[in-house]
Amino acid sequence: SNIYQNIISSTTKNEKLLAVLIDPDKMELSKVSSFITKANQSVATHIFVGGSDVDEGVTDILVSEIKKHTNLPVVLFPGDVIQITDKADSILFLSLISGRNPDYLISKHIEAVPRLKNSGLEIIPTGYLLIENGKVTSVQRVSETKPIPRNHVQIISDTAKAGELLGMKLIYLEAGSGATHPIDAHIISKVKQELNIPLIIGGGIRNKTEMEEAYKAGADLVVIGTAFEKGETFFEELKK
Ligand code: 1GP
Repeated sequence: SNIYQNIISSTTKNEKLLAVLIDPDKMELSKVSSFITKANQSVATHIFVGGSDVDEGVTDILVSEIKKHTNLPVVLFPGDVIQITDKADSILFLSLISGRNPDYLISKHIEAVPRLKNSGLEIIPTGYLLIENGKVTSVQRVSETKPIPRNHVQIISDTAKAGELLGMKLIYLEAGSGATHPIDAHIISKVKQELNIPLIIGGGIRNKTEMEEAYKAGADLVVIGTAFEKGETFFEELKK
């Protein structure tokens, strides 16, 4: 597998990446074909699959269906261990380093090992930081962690750097799905300046302008979920 290497080479060439996030709890199987067809015709480069409240087995069936319709890499972005399926290509092996809940720093990872070894999934260790955005998001509720306040830019940047120094391969700054405000441009640029690994930005990005602002500030890969769920016409604006 070479999904991470492809992210690195795009980053080196300053080519921007876009992941369409599909929440298995919200996507109906019968709609996958038309949704993915639109994603294929857009500038999207990755399909991410994951959510906060997903029942066992649902992700497996969903990913199998997605794979029938696309050649884009399908990357798990799991809210829990039961969302791991070997039908995907890769997994962001997330450590919620903004928080202080040991479950999301090591316990879930141990629990995941039997599902990961021999799965064939490309495992990408990812430092995941939840940044406060003005409302309580699902990540905060499920993980029972506090987000880092948005004005604590130095702490955000040092936390991201600590993730890199621990050997994590990607840093993901998360405002939370449906966030009122996406991650601020000045937070993105500060973190980007400090990092030598690719930077993912997600949460609350609802249109092309906000997406481009994130890229301009230094995002290498932007993740968008809600804006595609709400209206697939958003794909029209993002045609290749
Ligand atoms: C959530 O970062 C992702 O984990 C995407 O958020 O649904 O707000 O696009 P949205």
